[in-house]
Amino acid sequence: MKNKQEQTTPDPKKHNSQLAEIESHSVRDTSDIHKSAIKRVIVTGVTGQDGSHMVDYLLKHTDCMIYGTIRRLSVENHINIEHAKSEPRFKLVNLDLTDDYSIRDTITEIKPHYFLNFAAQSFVDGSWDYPIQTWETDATAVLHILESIRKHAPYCRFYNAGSSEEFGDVIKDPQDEEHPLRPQSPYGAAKAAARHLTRVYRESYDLYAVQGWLFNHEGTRRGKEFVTRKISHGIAKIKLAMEKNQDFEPLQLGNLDAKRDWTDAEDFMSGVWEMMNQSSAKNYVLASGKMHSVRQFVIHTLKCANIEFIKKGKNETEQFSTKDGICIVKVNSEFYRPAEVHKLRGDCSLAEKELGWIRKYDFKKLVKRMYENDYELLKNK
Ligand code: F7E
Repeated sequence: MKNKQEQTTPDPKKHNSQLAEIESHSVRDTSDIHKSAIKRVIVTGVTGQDGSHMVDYLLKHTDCMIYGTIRRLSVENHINIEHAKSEPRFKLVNLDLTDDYSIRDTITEIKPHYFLNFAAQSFVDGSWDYPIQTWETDATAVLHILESIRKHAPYCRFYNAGSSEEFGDVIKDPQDEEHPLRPQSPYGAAKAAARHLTRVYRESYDLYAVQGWLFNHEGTRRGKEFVTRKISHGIAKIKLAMEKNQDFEPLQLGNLDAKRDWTDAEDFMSGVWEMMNQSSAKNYVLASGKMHSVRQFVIHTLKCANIEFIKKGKNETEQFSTKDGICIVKVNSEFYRPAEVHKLRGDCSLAEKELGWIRKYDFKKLVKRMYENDYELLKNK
């Protein structure tokens, strides 16, 4: 399937009758459904940051039928997609990426036009604790998806979420699509393996299969284990305690010297969708081209919170305190990683030129947005 996805405003009448057509078929009888003008998109990882933003993007900018996959969990975590669950064009389906039968069944039943894979074990630090689970989810599962697409839905366009962590120990700044893969973590290695698999399947079987290089992308739906949300949430909590004259524990962080290219996750969705709708499949870097340290993220967040601070110490003794000497943020070497990626900055000029990709949020807007969101959430708890 090489024709470009039309992004016209959906005609509600036509659209509803096509949806009814989809709903009236048993899932296994897809021959007629396949003629439908409405494209079907499988999005994995919809309870996470990227998957949920992609659902919102597709609901707003396309008339696709979206199948969001979730893993059955004893404790439901639908907070990022709660608002989308009542949409007739959005359906939740169970899929476990570590079960290849589950992947195959989902693909043969839905016969998707697009498969966007955002599900992953995405916490780099955790990949040293769970290397095998990370490999199975981030590399082996991609192979199963590619095999299923090749055998059962070769017209389906496949996107796999790639990462700047694949560049790892960088040899040039900024990093573009030509930069070698030098991963430093089990996570980065798994994503690099998935990239090679995606390319091999693209070249061997002429599949439309891509893996964009997404540099760090953050926002109000980010998990609290990632450093940006840990900072915005931690400082908002401290600010509220200060306002109520309560005691508080300092926020403890690892390597403050690490530098990242931070973008708002929402801005990435148009870039990913454009990547999926070109005349031929190609991988692109999505990034801001600007690099900031973890320390700078802390400082900007403290400024957003109007907290005056004094910075003292170095390395493991570095800390930020109030003028009265009360510690707000301090370094704890327990959060250092076995191997660090010291700096990452992406060169997204190819995506800007060929995909017409633009961003709405810069670093300062991102930090402000994240801090204010966490402050409001905690205040109204
Ligand atoms: O760490 C340092 C840490 O865990 C960023 C994922 O989305 O982006 C993300 O991976 C930096 C590292 O993200 C703490 O050592 C300091 O240098 O927020 P992070 P990440 O590892 O860059 C890439 C592109 C992905 O693909 C990943 O899936 O911050 N750091 N102190 C800390 N990091 C954490 N988590 N916690 C700290 O206390």
